[in-house]
Amino acid sequence: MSERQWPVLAYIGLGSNLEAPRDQLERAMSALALLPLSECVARSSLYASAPVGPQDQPDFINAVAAIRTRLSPLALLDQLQALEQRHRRVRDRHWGPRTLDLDLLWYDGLTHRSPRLTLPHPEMPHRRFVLEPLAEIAPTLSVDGESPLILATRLKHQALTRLAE
Ligand code: ROI
Repeated sequence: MSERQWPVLAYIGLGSNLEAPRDQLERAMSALALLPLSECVARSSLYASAPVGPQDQPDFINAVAAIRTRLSPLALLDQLQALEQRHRRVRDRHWGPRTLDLDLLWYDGLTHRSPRLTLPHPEMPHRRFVLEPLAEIAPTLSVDGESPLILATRLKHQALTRLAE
C-alpha cells in the first residue's frame, strides 16, 4: 500500500432541520474552516431537502464541504462530533430531527469499516441531498464507480432545491 501524502482531501456532509437550520450550517461551515491541522477548500451551495426517512419532521438544509487535513479519519471524526455537541445536537430518535449532523463522507479514497466509522459513507449513493451538493464541488469523484450527478439523477423523487446565496 502506498504511503498517504499529507494533507489529504476529505468531504463532509452537513445537515440540519431544527433551530434556524441555515444559521446552523453557516456557523458549522465557519467552524470547519477552523479545525486543527485542516483548511476548508470548497463548500457547496445550501440546499433545502424533504426528509429522507420519517416524514413527520421539518425539511432539512444540507450542504457539503471539502477540507484538506492532516487529521487521521478518527481524529477528524472526533472533531466533527465535538462540533455537533457544541451545536447542542439534539437527536432523540433514530433518523429523527437534529440541530446539526456532520457526516464524514469520503476521506482520501479510503475504504474503512469499524464500529465508529464506515468509509466511504454507506448512504452516500442513496441520498440526493448529499450527491448534488457533492457534484458541485467534486464533479469527477467516483461514488460506487459513478459520478455524483449521474447517481443523483436516479433519485429525482427525493425533493431537493438549491437555495440562492
Ligand atoms: N433527510 C434529509 N433531507 N437531509 C438530511 O440531512 C437527513 N439526515 C438524516 C435523515 C433523518 C436520514 N434524513 C435526512 O439523518
